[in-house]
Amino acid sequence: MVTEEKVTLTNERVKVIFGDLLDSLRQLIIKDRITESEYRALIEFVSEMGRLEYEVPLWFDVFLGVTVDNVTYDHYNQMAGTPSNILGPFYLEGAPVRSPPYRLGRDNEPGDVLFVSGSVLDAKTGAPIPGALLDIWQTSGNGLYDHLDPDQPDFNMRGKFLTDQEGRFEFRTVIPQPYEIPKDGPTGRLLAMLGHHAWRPKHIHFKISRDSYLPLTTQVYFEGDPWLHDDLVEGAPKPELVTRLEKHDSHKEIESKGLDRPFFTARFDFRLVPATS
Ligand code: MBD
Ligand code: FE
Repeated sequence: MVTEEKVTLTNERVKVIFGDLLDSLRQLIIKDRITESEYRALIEFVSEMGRLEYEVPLWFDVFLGVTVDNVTYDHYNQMAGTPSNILGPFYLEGAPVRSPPYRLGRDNEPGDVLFVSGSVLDAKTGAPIPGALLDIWQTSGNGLYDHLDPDQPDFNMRGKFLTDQEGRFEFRTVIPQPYEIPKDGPTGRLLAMLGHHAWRPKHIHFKISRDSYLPLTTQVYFEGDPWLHDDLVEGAPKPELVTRLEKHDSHKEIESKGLDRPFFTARFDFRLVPATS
């Protein structure tokens, strides 16, 4: 006779984490004397976030992303790899694989032309890594991510590039602009209530991968940005992730790039940690 055994499918992690979450929230309710009407307002706030496409990931990444990133990449960051940084709410799967010479944006993309170059290196040996895949996304010169801007084509400011035989990459883009999160959504209104601005310094997102290396997700920032030391996402712009924009305005340089106006360059080298470390 087959007896049906009662199986309780409990995931030990969920059990622990959810228990701790409830503990923390109940303590909070008691400590701050949260009343029924405040509690209902919170439920409405969360419901409204859920009705809007990007608000939930936005809220989580703004307030909790950096802490999760630091826990996740603790090991990586200790192996002298390039510091990780949060993925953020605006990554899209399926960006097109571009062919060299690599470029993001339209022919007449508004903004200052920027050439970003650098190498992808082994964090242990310093050896260049050919064939590393860089998956890149950023705001356009108008400060908007393409998928939230009806004026930009799909994947306008996104693309996948490979490093060459010497482990180097270069791509043409425009200088991204600081990003202000939507002010009329729940997260934006919460920030207003807190008396906090809603700006992130300009940045370019990178996901970098290569067989036999641990994948790296990070962001690169630029010196002199007004929000660099006052990022809405507290602690995101780690000093090692900041590079410099160099302006090139001589006729010779402008001509050599086939341009008709000054352009900028920025350099950044990425160090990937071998998967075996
Ligand atoms: C962004 O562009 C971003 O990168 C993060 C982490 C949060 C909000 C907006
Ligand atoms: Fe971003």
